[in-house]
Amino acid sequence: MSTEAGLPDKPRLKRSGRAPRTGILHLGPGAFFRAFNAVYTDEAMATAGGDWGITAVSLRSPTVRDQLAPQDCVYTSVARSPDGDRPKIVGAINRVLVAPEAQEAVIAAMADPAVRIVSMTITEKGYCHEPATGRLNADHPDITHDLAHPATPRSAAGFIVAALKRRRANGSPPFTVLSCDNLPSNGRLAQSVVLEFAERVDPKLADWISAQVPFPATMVDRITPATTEGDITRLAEEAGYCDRACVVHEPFRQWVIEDRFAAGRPAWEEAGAQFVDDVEAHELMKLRCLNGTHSALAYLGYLAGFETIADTVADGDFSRYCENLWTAEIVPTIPTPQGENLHVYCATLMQRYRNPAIQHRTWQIAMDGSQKLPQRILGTIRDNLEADRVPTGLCLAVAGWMRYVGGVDENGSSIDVQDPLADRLRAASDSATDPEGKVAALLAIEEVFDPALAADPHFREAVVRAYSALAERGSAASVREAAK
Ligand code: CS2
Repeated sequence: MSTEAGLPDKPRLKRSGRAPRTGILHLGPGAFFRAFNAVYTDEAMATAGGDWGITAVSLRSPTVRDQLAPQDCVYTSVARSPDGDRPKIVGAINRVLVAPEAQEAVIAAMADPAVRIVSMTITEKGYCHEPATGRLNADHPDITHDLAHPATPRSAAGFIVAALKRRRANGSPPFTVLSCDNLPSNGRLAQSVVLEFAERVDPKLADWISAQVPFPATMVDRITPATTEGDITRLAEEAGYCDRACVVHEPFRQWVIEDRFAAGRPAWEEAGAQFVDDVEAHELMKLRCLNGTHSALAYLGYLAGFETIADTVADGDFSRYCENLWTAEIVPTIPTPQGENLHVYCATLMQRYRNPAIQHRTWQIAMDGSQKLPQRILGTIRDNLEADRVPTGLCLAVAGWMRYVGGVDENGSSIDVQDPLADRLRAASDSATDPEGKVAALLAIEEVFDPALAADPHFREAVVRAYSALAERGSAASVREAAK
């Protein structure tokens, strides 16, 4: 048995039995996918059978392949709560390909008729779209590259279109494209970027995709922080083996899916997935109630010196601020999805945030804000303004993001801002010295702010006021004020 550096006497996790045959190809095998999609699929196969093994494809780095391959692609998914850990070994993945090393192998795998679903968790920026409009960003470097070099794509859209082109040429049936990212109408968004890309490759192919390929919408939910070395060591001590691909997450999970598949699907309902007609109502609820407050707490919590979400909401001002956001600004903008009670939903969210065993860093959630803000916060602000309400709490969150992307914290230390637009955001922030000028420069970034919203005087004024308060008194005092 092999051993790991740093964990000398622990054997490495290995598969017992045969790996399942492929039915799904998944793009983006990060921690969330391993804590979520692969677990549902594993449980569905265990209960109802079917060849739904997953070929996972990393679009960027070899890390996940290098962690999974030496352990036959099995790993541990650990549900962590204050009561302790519930580990579960997941065997649904049968191999991992690394796209930049093997574009042709990835396209060939996707073109294999055994693959009936191509699912993805590629994060917001993986869609190469304009967050404010939802359209393909044709100037995105990956898209211009893929249009010029269709045989060696980099983007998810480039791979999907290359594979569908080959299937059409081979007379094979299409696959279903299943977006599992936190984006509004994620099925329609995936469809529109794929079709816009295909249109530029071959309009006939775009027609075929439009007629043949379903893009069901999904709402996905399970809080899954990035795995740490401490998690790996703790699992090794508790379980007696070394698993470098383990994932740690909250016990809660919810998957809501629109039931439109071209060639079947796993019996995910056996694992608790809900198949409903109004997925978009569930998405809106989740994006605005959960992700919206997550981002608000991440920026303001980070600025106030909190390391995790649990630490942030352990502060009474921050938890009251969050509850005020739900009650006064978020819930009034959303319809209640069938089977949900928004009051209960938000109360449960606060319990989930408070889980002290989950170390979800504010810095991690703060990443890629330019891609997240529109659907998490700005749409809610717009709906409030249309109803003649100025949502000052959410405007404080926007100002918190603006302070954060300015790159300097309240002690004068620099912030490691991770965002595809980080340089532009920093330059906009640095282009003025006063709050009005900084806010105006950031509101002018059209990829993030719809010009109509940016021009709204009530919105501008509320953001400038919040920004000034943050600059003068800091985040903790501003949140205390908003929590009253
Ligand atoms: C978080 C989400 O990192 C983030 O931006 O808001 O990943 C969140 O934890 C998940 O959507 C929960 O399902």
